[in-house]
Amino acid sequence: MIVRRLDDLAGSDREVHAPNWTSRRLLLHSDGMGFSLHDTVIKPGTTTEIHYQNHLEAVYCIQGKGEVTVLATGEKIPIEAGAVYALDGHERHLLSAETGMRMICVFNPALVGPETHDENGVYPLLSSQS
Ligand code: 9YT
Repeated sequence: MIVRRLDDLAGSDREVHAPNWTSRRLLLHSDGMGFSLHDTVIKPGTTTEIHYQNHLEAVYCIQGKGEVTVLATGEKIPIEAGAVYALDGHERHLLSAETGMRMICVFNPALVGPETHDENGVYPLLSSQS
């Protein structure tokens, strides 16, 4: 059984920083679960363009509020604590944080560890060997 605590991740390579967010990667590919599990905090007042072309992601908001804009349609979806959204269609979207937000994120396939968004908001598909 794997047991890991958020506090243990601080300052480790499982804590990944980007300009608009910090992702604490509790479970990764190397843990062998078939998905990765992250506790992600989003900075207030930020908007991030995201397009997970290579992954499915489910996002469960547990703190704060903001909005997801689906770029293909312009649909705006308010997100607050208790809301989950799942990008089952690899939707390109904007995530806007009105307040600081805390999100529990699950990725399939699992992230390997160091992934951050490229200039198009995409995570590369890394293999654990690379
Ligand atoms: C909600 C979202 O997708 N934020 C970007 C970071 C990502 N969830 C991650 O790597 O934890």
